[in-house]
Amino acid sequence: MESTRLHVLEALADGPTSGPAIAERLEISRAAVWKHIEALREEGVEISSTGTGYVLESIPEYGAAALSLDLPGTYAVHYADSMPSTNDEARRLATTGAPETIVITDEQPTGRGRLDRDWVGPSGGIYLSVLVRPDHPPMDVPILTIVAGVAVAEAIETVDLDPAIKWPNDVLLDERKVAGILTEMQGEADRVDWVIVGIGINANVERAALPAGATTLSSQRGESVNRRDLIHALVDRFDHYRGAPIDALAAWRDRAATLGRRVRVETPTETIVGEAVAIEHPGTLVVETDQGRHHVHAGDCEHLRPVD
Ligand code: BT5
Repeated sequence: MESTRLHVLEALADGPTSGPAIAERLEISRAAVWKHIEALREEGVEISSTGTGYVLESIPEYGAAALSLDLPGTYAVHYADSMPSTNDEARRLATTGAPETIVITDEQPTGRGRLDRDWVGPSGGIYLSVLVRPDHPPMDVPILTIVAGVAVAEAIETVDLDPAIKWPNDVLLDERKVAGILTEMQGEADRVDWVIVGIGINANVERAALPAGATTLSSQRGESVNRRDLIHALVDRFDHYRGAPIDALAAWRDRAATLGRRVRVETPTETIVGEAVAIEHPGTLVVETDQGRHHVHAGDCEHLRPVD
């Protein structure tokens, strides 16, 4: 959201306040204040005009205003009602030198999963990409997938659901996928230029609109969730765990659906079958097989039935 408009919204949130008072506070003209107020109203922000000035009545559950106001951290917000892929839009912003930004949409007709798979994105979900410019080396970037998984899980816990995390990037409710994460990066051998952590959460979406094996927050709760609150919780947790990777791994272990399970992991070069026994920094899965321990950095993981 454009920064002056956000400042007008913040002034309204501190209100009631008058047009001239906002103009003075922001050092802009009264006409400019009026223009921003009209634009906010068009976005669905309810602002009434009373004898004492403007009163902020309500903000919508989703959209640029809803997400920008009181967003934790220092991220810019880039919102549109529909986008082909928030990861692609974040990449475009990254290459133009944008600062750390959250790109977000309500509907994503051509979202991407890993390995060129599709991510189904009907209206009502949460589709967001966090563009970050970390100062750690490229080999540590997978920790951001762990951080995101934990942030999503803890955000979902705020609506009284009990998620589990499947290595490396799925968040599950009752063994069904409710969220997925796609992390992409650009950098050199020793330096990260940017990382984009794409997060899709099936929030207020019909289960029938999704692939088999998927679930949604609204179907699990029997009522819709407030996406604004959920995203603010998610960003707060993401920001916290980014700076505390050891804590992120511990929080991941607490919710791990994969540890202690028999798994089949497909890596780019081999298939490993064994018991998932540990996760290590920066997100490496340790699998115990008949041939010994394997440290798996990336791959697709399937949970298998235990052998009797
Ligand atoms: C993922 O891939 O789980 C990563 C998904 C990342 C989506 C976000 S949304 C915002 C950002 N912008 C993007 O364009 N992408 C990111 P993967 O592990 O490869 O899982 C993909 C598989 O999950 C598909 O092949 C389907 O089987 C299944 N799937 C597709 N859409 C789903 C959905 N909405 N819910 C649950 N499962 C789904």
